Amino acid sequence: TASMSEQMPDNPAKPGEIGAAAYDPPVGNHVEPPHPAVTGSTVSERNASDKVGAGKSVPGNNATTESLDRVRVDSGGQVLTTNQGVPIADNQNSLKASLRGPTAMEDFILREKITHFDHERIPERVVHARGSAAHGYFECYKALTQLTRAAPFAEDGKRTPVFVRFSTVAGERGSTDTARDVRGFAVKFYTDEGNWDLVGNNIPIFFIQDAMKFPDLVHAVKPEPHFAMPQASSAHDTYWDFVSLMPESTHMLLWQMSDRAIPRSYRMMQGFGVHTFRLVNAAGESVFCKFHWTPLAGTHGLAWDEAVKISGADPDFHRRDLWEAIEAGAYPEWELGLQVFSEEQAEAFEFDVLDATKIVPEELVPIVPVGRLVLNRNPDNFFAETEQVAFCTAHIVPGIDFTNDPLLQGRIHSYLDTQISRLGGANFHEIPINAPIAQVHNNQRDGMHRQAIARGRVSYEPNSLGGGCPFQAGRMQGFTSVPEPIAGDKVRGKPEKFADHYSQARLFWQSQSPTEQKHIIKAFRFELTRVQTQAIRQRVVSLLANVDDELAQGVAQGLGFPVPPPAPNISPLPPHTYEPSPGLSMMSYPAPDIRTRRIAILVAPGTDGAMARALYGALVEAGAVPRLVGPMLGEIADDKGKPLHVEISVEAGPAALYDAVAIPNGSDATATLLKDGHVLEFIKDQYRHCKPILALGVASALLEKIGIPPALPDGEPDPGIVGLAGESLESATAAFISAIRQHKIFERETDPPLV
Ligand code: HDD
Repeated sequence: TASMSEQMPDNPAKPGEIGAAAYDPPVGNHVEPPHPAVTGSTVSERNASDKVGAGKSVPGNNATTESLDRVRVDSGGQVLTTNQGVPIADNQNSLKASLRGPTAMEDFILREKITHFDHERIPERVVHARGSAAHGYFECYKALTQLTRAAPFAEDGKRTPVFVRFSTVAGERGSTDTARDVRGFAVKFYTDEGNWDLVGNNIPIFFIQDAMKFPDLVHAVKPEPHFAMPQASSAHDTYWDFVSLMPESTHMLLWQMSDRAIPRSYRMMQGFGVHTFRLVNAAGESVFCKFHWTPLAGTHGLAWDEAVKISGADPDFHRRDLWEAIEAGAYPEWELGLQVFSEEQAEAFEFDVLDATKIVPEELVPIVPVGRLVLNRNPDNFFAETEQVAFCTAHIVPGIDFTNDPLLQGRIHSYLDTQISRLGGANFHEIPINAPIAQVHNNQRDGMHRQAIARGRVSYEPNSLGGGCPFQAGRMQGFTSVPEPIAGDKVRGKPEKFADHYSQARLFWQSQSPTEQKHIIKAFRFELTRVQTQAIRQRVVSLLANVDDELAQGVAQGLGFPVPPPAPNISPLPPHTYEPSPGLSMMSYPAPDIRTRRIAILVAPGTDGAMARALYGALVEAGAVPRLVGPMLGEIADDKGKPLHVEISVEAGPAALYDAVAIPNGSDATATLLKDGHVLEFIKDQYRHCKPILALGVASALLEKIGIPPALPDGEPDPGIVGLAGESLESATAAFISAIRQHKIFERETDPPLV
């Protein structure tokens, strides 16, 4: 059947706008919508973006579906109306005093439309403005009632609906997805006992120890105020000026310069609650807890050169990736792990668990898996859901409690406060995406944009006129804070253990693979080369000199100066030596398969069609997303004269957008590809970004022309360069798939790149 847009080849209503016809506006051109909404899809569906623009999302199975249904609007088959529901006869012309005359003040239809448009924008988030979100659920493996009475952990297998938003921190709302930055990982659990927001990041620590410094940190990293540059980048003077004067940020800087700050996908990053929280059981007993999300798809990053090129080719790279995976039914999934420890254990640690610049190493407290997070439904409307969702660290539920982490304490204030200006008043909790599924009953009243119609004359408590209702829940049902004894002077300051800024930075450095260490050095070199002030560069290296000699030397060498003396170490305590913690390396979380990986199959007229189709089929079978990429869009003839449909051109879909490339055999095709600079650049970038390349038969001439070395720098064969070499297509495809699963062939990497 023809699509709705095919059924509307032109606009027959157009002549009705002109001259005398204006007195009798026609009914607008329209077709009846198909019924029902787009059908569900399967995991093997490859072309997810076919659905983009279909106007209807896949109705995923999620518990927020019903609660949001009351506000979902579908205009299929409906006439256009004003905001008062009045049908609009003519949406093309304003009301004029004669056809060539001025517009009438009484044109309430025009005025309503323009006024609403004039006020369409709201302030963006002061940080984390750029983001994308999805619905899903959290499923608890086993009841955790011994530890916590929090509703999501109340029963074996219990499912709690969630809405999760991922974000960058520094960039504005329209900025690029692949900037080097920390990523937000904010989860709203719609629990039976109210909303719980776990507002975390993809890095388990933070830059600063006290909320007092947050506005300074953000002002330093945001575009510089006099000329509003650079956008979405920490590579500028004010940022490095500030952090170089804040030695407590050293540990975080190492994480930020690692590949974690340029993730391949939101689906391929870990998430962390960062702070130490408390779990509280029904008896009121509490333990400390750290939250960890681990992605099933593995933890993978981009190469910096790749991230920069993606920024140009598709600034929405991560947004599109998340959307398409969910539309295709390849639902992103994470496992929730808890580190649980007692106050006595915490006392004995050489660091303070209230210090957000420190981790609790897994070697001290193991991470215990307790449940899984699945994202299975895209939002219907970006603004209504993703933009208006308000996360708030103050949103906790019975069974969870705060600690005295001074960063967390400040956040408890900030998130509620910021929504009031961003979402226009104190009733933002009534916006459908923010409304809890648990019913709200209290005596808060009025304010801008109030939705609830509270009945009765009573809006105070205690009362007798309302039978005392709503009445306070008491300790057994209601939220109670853990009664923690507090003693000491009221004072502005930090405890001694907070002063060790380097021991854990060293732990992180020593836990990285040699490849990751090289990437960290390169990232410092890049960022500090962009910095204009020599003293700032030197001050950063003087912090690194407290962490590791090789690190400091590597960075200093890249910047062309000798390592300066180490920054003064203010810690009254001796540095602590940790055993390396392998879990801190991204390499510890490989992908189990190649599902959702994007593979380019480079074709041209005369390509071995049987080979291209077999490869395509094998990749789809493995859950990957192959695309036929050619010099031009449209149909071409393969070596047997059969049609191949080029899905995208090398110009519109450059190499950085693909995880790997395959080039089937075919002498005519290879001759064409050899003459195309875009194609050569495409393959060169695939090599430089350490991606697998499958070059079949004569296609290997392309690699020779570009100068791709046949072996690794150490002389061993490159496992990411796969050819036929007398083998079958099946075994070559299998070798290619196994290389894609590895994600990148880092053994190939040199600095500077050979190709
Ligand atoms: Fe924050 C947004 C994560 C420290 C103040 N923060 C925000 C978001 C995330 C984080 C993921 C975006 C939520 C969304 O998707 O809407 N922030 C963190 C983490 C921190 C942290 C993991 C340290 C452990 N933040 C932090 C401090 C303060 C703030 C210390 C202030 C004292 N953060 C905010 C904010 C934002 C925000 C101004 C901006 C938009 C919003 O809250 O809703 O209140």
